[in-house]
Amino acid sequence: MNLKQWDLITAKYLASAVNSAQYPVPPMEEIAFIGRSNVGKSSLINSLTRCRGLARVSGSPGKTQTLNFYELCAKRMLGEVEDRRIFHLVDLPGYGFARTAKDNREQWSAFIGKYLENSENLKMVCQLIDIRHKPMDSDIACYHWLMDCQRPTMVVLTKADKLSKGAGLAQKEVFKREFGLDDSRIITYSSTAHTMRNELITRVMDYID
Ligand SMILES: Nc1nc2c(ncn2[C@@H]2O[C@H](COP(=O)(O)OP(=O)(O)O)[C@@H](O)[C@H]2O)c(=O)[nH]1
Ligand SMILES: [Mg+2]
Repeated sequence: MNLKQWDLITAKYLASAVNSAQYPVPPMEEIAFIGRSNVGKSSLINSLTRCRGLARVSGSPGKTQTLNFYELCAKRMLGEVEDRRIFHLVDLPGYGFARTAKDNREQWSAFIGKYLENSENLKMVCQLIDIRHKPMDSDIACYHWLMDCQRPTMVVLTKADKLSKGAGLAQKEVFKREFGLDDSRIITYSSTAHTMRNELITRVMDYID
């Protein structure tokens, strides 16, 4: 067992916000999750925190229209000394939901855009993409938006259990090429098998200090 490995030991829901006045206080360092509706964001949050009911997993996409804040506690051992960090995970509304009305979409981007452009606490963003799909216009637009906002971003390819190992690796190469990523900026994940859990926690914690 690697004692220096971070683990997430507690997680709780804090608040939902549709404007900055509703952000939780005191502010803390944040990581945010973003992706198309139904990509597996809630499932990933539940897998990482090992809290099955923390984020609501839904069969019908497009329900979450608020920023949802969770408070996470990470722990590691440095020799005999326990090292802990408390930070916020922010679950952003899903994008690219075709049945959303046009003015709804515009409202979505203004709201999310304001957060991504202005948050002083946001340390990194995980952009989730279903490993089975080709890169879609909305995914590419979102990634470039994050680059324009100068947000450190990692692509998480979700539902890795749905493909064979070989097919999954091939898809990872497609996304690396399309987005211009090296291996440190992309990871495959399965929320049913919890594969890469320690690896993703380690990478996220590199941005929290
Ligand atoms: N097989 C598999 N299914 C998943 C995985 N992650 C999510 N799902 C399923 O995908 C659907 C959408 O998941 P959800 O977490 O609600 O997506 P969200 O809309 O992005 O929050 C649900 O039916 C989940 O059970 C995964 O890693 N593997
Ligand atoms: Mg969700």
